[in-house]
Amino acid sequence: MKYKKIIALAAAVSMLAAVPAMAQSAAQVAEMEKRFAAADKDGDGKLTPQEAQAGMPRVSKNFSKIDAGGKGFVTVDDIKAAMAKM
Ligand SMILES: [Ca+2]
Repeated sequence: MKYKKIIALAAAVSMLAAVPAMAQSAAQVAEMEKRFAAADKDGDGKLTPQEAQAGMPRVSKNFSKIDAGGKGFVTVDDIKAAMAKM
């Protein structure tokens, strides 16, 4: 019986160990989307440099890198792509 318990525990631990990388990035994306929505004052789904500066300073700092196409604004997808590269 004791042996079975140890196996169950080991399985639980290995599952926990496998999850963090994915869970963390999902949490990071969720957090980023929340901050994006708060920073996007006019709610058009785009952050202008001004909106980024006020609400997402790290995006503002890397604006030209995140706005890879030089559109003059960044979207959630732009930031997701930038996060994936970090
Ligand atoms: Ca906006």
